[in-house]
Amino acid sequence: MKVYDLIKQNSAKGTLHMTLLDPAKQAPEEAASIAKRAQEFGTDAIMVGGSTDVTQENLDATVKAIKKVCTLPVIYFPSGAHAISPYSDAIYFMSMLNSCSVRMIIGEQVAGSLIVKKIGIEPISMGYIIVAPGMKVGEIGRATPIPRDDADLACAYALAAEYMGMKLVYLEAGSGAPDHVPLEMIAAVKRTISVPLIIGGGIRRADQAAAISKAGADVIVTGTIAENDDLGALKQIIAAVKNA
Ligand code: 1GP
Repeated sequence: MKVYDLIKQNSAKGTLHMTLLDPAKQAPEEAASIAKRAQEFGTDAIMVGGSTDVTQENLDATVKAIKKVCTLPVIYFPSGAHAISPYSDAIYFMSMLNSCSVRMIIGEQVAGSLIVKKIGIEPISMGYIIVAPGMKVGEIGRATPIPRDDADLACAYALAAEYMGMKLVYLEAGSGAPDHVPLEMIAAVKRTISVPLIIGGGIRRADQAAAISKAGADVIVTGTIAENDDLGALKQIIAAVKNA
């Protein structure tokens, strides 16, 4: 089954959890061991990506090591077309919609589209929307982050993404953000769109994950928590997502 169909079908039954691993932050074997534990805890897919220092070499090595020990889909979460792994199952074919850089909105996608076709991985179109504070990804992507109190603007971006044919919408507070995307914003966007809604950035505790799930997230992404060797917290977050 296609990865997108899995996301669509399974998220209709309950919120999914995805574990994000940055290939630049640990050795491939270490990433694989975290992915294996995350699978045991019940995570639904592994995302691989990072804003800086992702190379074709560290990306391929990380994806291959994960695929050896983990049966979950591996989705590449790219920062650009400079590295795309043929070993991943799918790629978020994404546009940072509130960037002021044409390169982030469509340039990298033009550079990558024929590569994705040639290597035969599944492209999943996604509208990527940066919410304040946005952290490093917002800075590198030259985003104008959605103000935290402007749920209407987030809804307008998300609906524009859906109307342009994007199959997923991702609200991103930024990796390591002190606060995750506000619950009222998540609920408002969920009421506005009909494609699955992904929420990530700054989620560190089980109670936050449960509240985000209740607010309407279809997929919750955590990254930093697993990279900080805090697998106990990862386990609790996944359990909270599954029981919400
Ligand atoms: C970043 O949304 C993800 O792209 C995950 O963020 O590292 O804060 O969990 P954290």
